Amino acid sequence: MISILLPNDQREQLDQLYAAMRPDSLTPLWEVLAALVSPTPNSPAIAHHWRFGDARRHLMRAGDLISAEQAERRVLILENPGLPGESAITASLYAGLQMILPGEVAPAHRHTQSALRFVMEGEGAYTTVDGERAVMRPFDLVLTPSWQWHDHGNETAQPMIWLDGLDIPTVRHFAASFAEKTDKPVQARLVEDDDSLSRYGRNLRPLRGSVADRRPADRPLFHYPYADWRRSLADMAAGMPDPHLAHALEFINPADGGSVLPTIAAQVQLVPAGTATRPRRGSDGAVYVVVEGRGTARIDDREIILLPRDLFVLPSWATLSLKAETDLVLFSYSDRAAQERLELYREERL
Ligand code: GTQ
Repeated sequence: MISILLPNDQREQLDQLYAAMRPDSLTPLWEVLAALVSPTPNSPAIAHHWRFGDARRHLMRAGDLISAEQAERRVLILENPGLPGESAITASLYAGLQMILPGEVAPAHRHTQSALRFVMEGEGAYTTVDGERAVMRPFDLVLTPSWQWHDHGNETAQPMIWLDGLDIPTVRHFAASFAEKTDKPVQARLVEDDDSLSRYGRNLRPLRGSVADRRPADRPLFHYPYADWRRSLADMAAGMPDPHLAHALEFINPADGGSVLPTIAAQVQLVPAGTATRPRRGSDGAVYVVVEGRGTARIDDREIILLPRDLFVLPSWATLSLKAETDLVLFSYSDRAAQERLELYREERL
């Protein structure tokens, strides 16, 4: 308990009062007010950095010891050192590295937690979302919106590894977790692979009510291929960079132009070789992946050397500036979407 400074006798009598009220489940606000209603965010998460190669080594060993089917999901959680035992990378977000070996299946389930996958290694494994397969390539973004059935499988000859980003701590905070399994581990393929990319991914949609309009109206798209976003980012990089963001693009939900998931926003960024971004901070906590290039991330007083496929976490209200040795391309996701919906989000450009 944080103690306000008071004369000794007053302190003693107050402490006696606190002890007397404890059995009645009452506790004084004035002892904790400053910490509860802090002038700026006070994140328990700390900036941290994972080398992909280290995580991959442990993941491969896990692959020797447990199958994807046994584990249901064979995932190593990226746990923030400031949140031990919480299965969280920030106060509101979860991150994990999932591996599916050749021939394996991660059985179908659905849950209220929203998920995204960002492919780190391998090519050609799939996630099936409500009967439609998204065939995944390196650095593709694939979504599993809340309550949609999903299973993962790998019919290729190589391991497939991706980053899972979920809102598990947010859903836990609201005590709103629901989940279901079926006896069929692999969903039936109801349509052509990546069918919704051609139906909803090109500024078109099937006419409402027609048989082809089978995705939910508010969340039609769930696959954002690397080839598409990288091309947009390259085109954008021909222009003037923003001083604080360099070249940055947000993945959007075509139904409303908003974030890809109700709780999670996702973006990509390119910092041109030899340039740096000015410091900036936001009230969102964010998880970053280095897609290509080398450079450094300065987070408050810390400096992190960035190499391809490294991962790092930026806590709420920590100041970030990026310096690129070679063209530096980053993917990131954050809880900005949830904060904007709750009218909490703020940012500051320094
Ligand atoms: O693939 O459905 O990393 O349900 C954690 C929970 C992945 C998944 C995770 C999950 C999943």
